Amino acid sequence: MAQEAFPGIGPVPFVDSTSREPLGFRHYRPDELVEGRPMKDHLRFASCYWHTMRNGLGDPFGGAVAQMPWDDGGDSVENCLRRADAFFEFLAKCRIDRWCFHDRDIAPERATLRESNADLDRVVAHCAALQKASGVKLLWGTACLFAHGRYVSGAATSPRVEVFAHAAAQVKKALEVTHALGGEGYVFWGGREGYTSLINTDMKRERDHLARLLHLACDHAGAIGFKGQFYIEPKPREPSVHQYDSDAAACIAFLQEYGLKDRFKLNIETNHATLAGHTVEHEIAVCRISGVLGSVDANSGTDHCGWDTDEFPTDHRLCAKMMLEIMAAGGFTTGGLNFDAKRRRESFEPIDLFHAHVAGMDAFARGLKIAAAVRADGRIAAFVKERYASWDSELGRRIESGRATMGELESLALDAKSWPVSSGRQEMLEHILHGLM
Ligand code: XLS
Ligand code: NI
Ligand code: NI
Repeated sequence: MAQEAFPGIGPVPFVDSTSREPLGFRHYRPDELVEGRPMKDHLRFASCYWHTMRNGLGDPFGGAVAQMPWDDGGDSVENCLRRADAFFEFLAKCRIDRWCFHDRDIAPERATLRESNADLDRVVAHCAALQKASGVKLLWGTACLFAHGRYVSGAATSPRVEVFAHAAAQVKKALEVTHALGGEGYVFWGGREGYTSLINTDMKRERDHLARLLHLACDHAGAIGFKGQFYIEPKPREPSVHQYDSDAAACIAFLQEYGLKDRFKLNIETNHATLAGHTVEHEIAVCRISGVLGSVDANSGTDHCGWDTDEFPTDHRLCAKMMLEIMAAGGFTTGGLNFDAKRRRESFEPIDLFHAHVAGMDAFARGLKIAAAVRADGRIAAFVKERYASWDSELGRRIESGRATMGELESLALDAKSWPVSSGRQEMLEHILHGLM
């Protein structure tokens, strides 16, 4: 075996919930049954290659500070392979079964796509061997269609047709390598699929082109036999001022408008929801009722800050609210909880990768147990059911089924002088919920 990247660390131990051991799972027990299903199958944790392996923790005011002794900083394929070894060592020690990547995270961009593809194939072959040896699975793959200068004005939505062609070719290859690695899904996040100013933008054409790329991807998936789930990941802005996939409702309307809803679900990210002015529970609920909850990029943001800080989700109360919605949707099938999260810049030591993921995994394990307790308790669900009980009356059924006319409703309403409204009891319900946390 190659030299260890994380000597002296892990596998992370399972410790008592009251333990003072800083690096240990206090709540996560992969095989413990919750509602009859092992925790690991409810949660389906993944680590993402871009933050875990490629984020040096630079910011607009200063360069990389993360210590990555396994990485020589060069763009050789050998360095890529060493990095992959370090990543899979990290996954095993941190007890994470899944991963996600962009094509350009795992292998470098070369002068031509042909050369980039050749190097990508070498790294993918190595990753396939690492997956086989460890049992780790690929949750989803994606193409980086936002970093290179050619994508300055978008990829699928670029005003230049040559750029669209390049993006399509890059997605073709990314789909093929995702398929080769047994990926359960494929994500489109349109970071630059939007605009900075309407003054120079043909929005209709750009949206049509975005849909065209997604259709091309569906066609190619069919051609190569890739049956994984496609996802769109909403985000309202950053890096674009306005992104077309701005929130879950906008994505669902887009998929419907362009006849893509059968093949796509959504990948909801916590910090993107809050940037859109929603809670993440809201975004998951919107997906749930539309049958398109696919996967979750689990992170959190700083409420008062206004940009995508991609912090690790370490607050079990947030995780409990998310798990309540995910469980209401029937849980994950192809999706999972991908930590699309980075350590704070000050947390630059290799062991901080462990602290960060373990904190997130434990918060979700605790959140899962709380969500199960809230569901077993039943008081909140019973209250909501009762709140809408009048709709179960004959009148309610006539309206819901479309049989009632406006004239009929008018005859009921014209002379009414009082209405049986009742309290929403929000504070009482919050008291119950927080009491179970
Ligand atoms: C960026 C997005 C990105 C996607 C994958 O804000 O979250 O990381 O998850 O392209
Ligand atoms: Ni994301
Ligand atoms: Ni993000």
